[in-house]
Amino acid sequence: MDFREHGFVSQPGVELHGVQRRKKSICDVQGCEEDMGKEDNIESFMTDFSNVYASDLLPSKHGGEFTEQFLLEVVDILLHYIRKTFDEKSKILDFHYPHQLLEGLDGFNLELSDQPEPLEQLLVDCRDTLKYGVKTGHPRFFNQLSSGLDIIGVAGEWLTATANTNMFTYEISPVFIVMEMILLKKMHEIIGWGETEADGIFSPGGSISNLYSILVARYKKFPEIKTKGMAVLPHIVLFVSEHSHYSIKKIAAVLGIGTDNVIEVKCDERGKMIPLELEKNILQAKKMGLTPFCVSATAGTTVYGAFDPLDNIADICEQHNLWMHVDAAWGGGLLMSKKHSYKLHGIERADSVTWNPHKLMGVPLQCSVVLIREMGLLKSCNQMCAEYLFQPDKHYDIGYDTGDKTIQCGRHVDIFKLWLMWKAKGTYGFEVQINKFMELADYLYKILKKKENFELVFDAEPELTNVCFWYIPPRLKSISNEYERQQELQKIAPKIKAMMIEGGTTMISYQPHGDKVNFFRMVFSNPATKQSDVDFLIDEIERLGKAL
Ligand code: ABU
Repeated sequence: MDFREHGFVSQPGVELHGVQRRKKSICDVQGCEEDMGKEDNIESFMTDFSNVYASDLLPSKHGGEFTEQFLLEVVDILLHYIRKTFDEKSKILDFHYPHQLLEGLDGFNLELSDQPEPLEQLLVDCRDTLKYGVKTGHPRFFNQLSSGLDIIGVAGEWLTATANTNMFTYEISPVFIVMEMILLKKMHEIIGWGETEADGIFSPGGSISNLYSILVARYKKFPEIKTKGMAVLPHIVLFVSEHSHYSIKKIAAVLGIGTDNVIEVKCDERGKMIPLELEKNILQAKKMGLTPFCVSATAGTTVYGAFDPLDNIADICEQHNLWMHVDAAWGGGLLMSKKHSYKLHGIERADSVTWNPHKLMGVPLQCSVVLIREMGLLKSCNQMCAEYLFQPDKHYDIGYDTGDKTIQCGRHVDIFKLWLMWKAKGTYGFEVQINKFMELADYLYKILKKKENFELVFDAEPELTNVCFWYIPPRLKSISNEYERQQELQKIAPKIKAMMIEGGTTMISYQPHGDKVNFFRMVFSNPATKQSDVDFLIDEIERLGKAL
């Protein structure tokens, strides 16, 4: 933010509205990064905050001007960071080891003091917090399923922070509660749940959304669980694929079901649950006297990006009267694309769905939803009727006090940024964005198929944006013993990744999976990424790995 555009400029050392100004290089606030462009070295007029404290800001009596100037400087820091984020030549990160951060870096001290520090120091701290962090919106950041930096989404998050309210009742969040209802309805329609009333809740991440679904699935079959606990239940089990997200096991532990009672169903080579194996596992469990209650299918596995055959799984659930959950945290975004939504065919038969708009839809973290087909279940499962919040004699329809559907009390407003982005893009805009990610995945897959020294983990066109591959340094080709070769290959991805992070050039994740040694998992969810960034990644892996 250039104050001159906003009429805030005064001469150095001159007082304006009681605020002391001084001329100062923008480097004072932005920090002179190695990669800083010329435009960043311009001088700017800034308020001198060296003797100004938080207590001088609003609501202090004359705090208006200081508040304005302080927030403008914070915005200036954020804008600088946003510009750098989209500059592919800037580093993704300036990596430091934990002990370095703990010891303090160049005036960036994380320790907290008893006495207040001046706002000048706080601005430096804001800048340094970003400087030593990771630019997850950088076009070459491929490390996580959630990436990118959507400007409208950021604006939505700023507004949300400023509103600083809580989702438990209509009386304190009227607009956000209605927005949530509208979005739940929209997402129900997109799933194909037709005219049913829209139930669900935005929650703090995919794992918690999955937790809601298992909680409600168990409650539906055994409503007595709410008051009597696990002791009155038979020995219950649920089914997931061996490629499913680890949160299901964690949930089983949290809900007192036990991780041993999560039965992992075999997958095919591509990472999809095999329906015949599911059926076999259910029958086997019943024969052993266990009580199956739920199948959690996955639409877009975390590593392979695989879609379980939802229609077949729905048939089996129907036949055995099991709750069908679909964890579409990652792949749910494809529902927005007319071209790719067929991959989730059968999701309309699910009883519950997890969908994370903070992944493929690019909504700033966090934004996750669990959608429940049957209206009212969430509420009866979780309702505790706290009298100080959910008074029955309010002057409006208390159906809008949705807070008792949750397992939380306070709940962050995650809805506004999604609503605002939907307004800005329209449904069509999300579709275009997601189709582009799929094109990039296809581009990478086709290159890797032809490229020497790269090997695909499974040779099939990407169904989602995941592309899994090994880089094989030339030295490994001469190792004839397969076991020895695999042992060596296991070390390659971590070594390349370490060099990437230290150089700050790009970031991609790796993992072993089943019997496969460490391989790279490329994913596309960042609207800033272009084909040239994909080319860069491949060249960078070769550059760093060829001598290993
Ligand atoms: N909950 C899955 C996120 C994993 C990832 O970003 O790689």
